[in-house]
Amino acid sequence: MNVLLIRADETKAWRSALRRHLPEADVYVWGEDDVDKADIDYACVWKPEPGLLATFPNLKGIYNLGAGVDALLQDETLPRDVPLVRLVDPMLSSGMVEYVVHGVLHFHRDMHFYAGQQKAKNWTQHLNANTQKRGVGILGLGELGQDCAHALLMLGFENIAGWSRTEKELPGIQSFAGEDGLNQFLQHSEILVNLLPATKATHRLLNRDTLSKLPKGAFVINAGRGTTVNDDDLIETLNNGQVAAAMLDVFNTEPLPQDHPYWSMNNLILTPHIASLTTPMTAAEIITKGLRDLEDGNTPDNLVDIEQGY
Ligand code: NDP
Ligand code: OXD
Repeated sequence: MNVLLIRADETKAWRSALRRHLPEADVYVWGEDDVDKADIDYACVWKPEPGLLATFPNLKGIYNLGAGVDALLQDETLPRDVPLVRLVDPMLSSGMVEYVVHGVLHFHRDMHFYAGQQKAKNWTQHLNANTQKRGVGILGLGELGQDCAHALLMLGFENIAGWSRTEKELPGIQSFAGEDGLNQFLQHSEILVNLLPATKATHRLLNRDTLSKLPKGAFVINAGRGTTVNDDDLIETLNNGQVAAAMLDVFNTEPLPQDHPYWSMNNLILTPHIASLTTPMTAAEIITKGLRDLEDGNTPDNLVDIEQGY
């Protein structure tokens, strides 16, 4: 089998990880090796140039080297009859759990207030909020959302709700689904975590209307995708106190433009899309299984539903 890696960074580590886990394959790196496009069976990709994948005439599968496939599906020339598989990796989940737990605890334990107080040399104690009662809401109860919810449960957060397209039965977690469940879910969410994929249906879901349904002074953590947020509306709610503070890892434009108002807002914590990064060694082992499934004619795990967009 001929496997082509297409990504802009860490190609050395990816090449060696894929070779190690897939010794039966010839592994090529786009931009580094001479490649006859007709020979390529499988492409392992992260944000390939739009139009490129359509130029490989014999592709049998595309493996996305991350969880979110939005960048790929934006490419109108993407060959939609070729199976597209996305990465689900316990290591990716544990990175996200760390990021989300960090953010939830940061806001839950008033660290955003204490940071301001420190600057003003202000010694004021605030009573701790009740962990069991704190309303945490997770938009997206998929692979990452569920792992984050379980980690928070283990820390004593007993008032966790999740929102997804289909209702879930998860012990200890209230499940809301669809448009009907959204209002109730938002009213519950003192700390709102977004882990939704970027799709047509989730585009600008967090806007003036939905943000105003959160309890006054809520906190927002966005580690899903920037397109879910209407930036102007979030800024407005951050300025009027409807949202007390937010932690943002993903943005409508990445890198975040130098002149973006987010950079200078005191009630924001910004990170450069690092909530969880794919690690070649663990991911390569999982990808290998998917490629072998495709090669053997079996349906691989985590096949993307192109219609739904995730
Ligand atoms: P999954 O596909 O496992 O989960 C997606 C969840 O979103 C599911 O629960 C799904 O509902 C729900 N959902 C999708 N569309 C809707 C909708 N219209 N209405 C309500 N719920 C919806 O994805 P993962 O958990 O693996 O990843 C989630 C996202 O996290 C990725 O798509 C990516 O954008 C982002 N990500 C960000 C990273 C970072 O570093 N910042 C790293 C990795 C991922 P249902 O269960 O009913 O299908
Ligand atoms: C991903 C990401 O989707 O890194 O995996 O954002």
